[in-house]
Amino acid sequence: MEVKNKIILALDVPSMEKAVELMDKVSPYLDTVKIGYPLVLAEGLESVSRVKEEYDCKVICDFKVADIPATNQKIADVTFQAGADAIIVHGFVGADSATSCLESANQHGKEIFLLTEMSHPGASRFLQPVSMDIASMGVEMGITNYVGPSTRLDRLGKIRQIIGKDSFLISPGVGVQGGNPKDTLEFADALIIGRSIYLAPDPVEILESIIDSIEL
Ligand code: NUP
Repeated sequence: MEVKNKIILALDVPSMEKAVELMDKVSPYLDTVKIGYPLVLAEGLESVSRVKEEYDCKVICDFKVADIPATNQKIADVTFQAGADAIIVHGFVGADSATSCLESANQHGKEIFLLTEMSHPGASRFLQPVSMDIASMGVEMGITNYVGPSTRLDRLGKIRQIIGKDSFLISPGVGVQGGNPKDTLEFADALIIGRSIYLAPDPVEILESIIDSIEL
């Protein structure tokens, strides 16, 4: 996946009205948006197609799919039918669950991202002990897109080693969670950024400053 300016906007705003207000300002700088439960539970899956159509961008649905294979497949199918270009899938549930999402993606000509280790502090207890195994499982499955934390760059570097230089790695945790944009891009192909942009008094100004900082 190509990501303009290496920034994926996490569109975790509570309404379509807020989404439009923000996208009207920042869309010239972006071509990839991540939509998760906050917007979809408020406005429905239609928000995915609306954002795609109105802003001509790619949408990654962050549904952290983590169910049995049969249910995962239904979730992935309906997400792709709504127009999503990719879906984020948890790895800890195992290869069969992730495979059902991958098969759905292949059928629809779409993509999945495998979530390895999460970026928040709580991930250290249950996810960290298995996150490198999750990355290895993804490689065995032939998955080429991954999500890993910008808040623990040593771990992000290890994930990159496991998935190889040709895999596509996107990284949340920049800004409010403490990650540094430029340092993260030593290992990741693109950053996922939410609150630093949508909570800023001037989202365009902050976006421009992040873009400048990663181009230096
Ligand atoms: O490990 C993860 N950490 C994380 O923050 C996996 C994620 N998908 N996210 C998501 O990235 C999180 O749900 C939010 O949508 C975005 C980060 O937002 P922010 O911390 O920049 O506001």
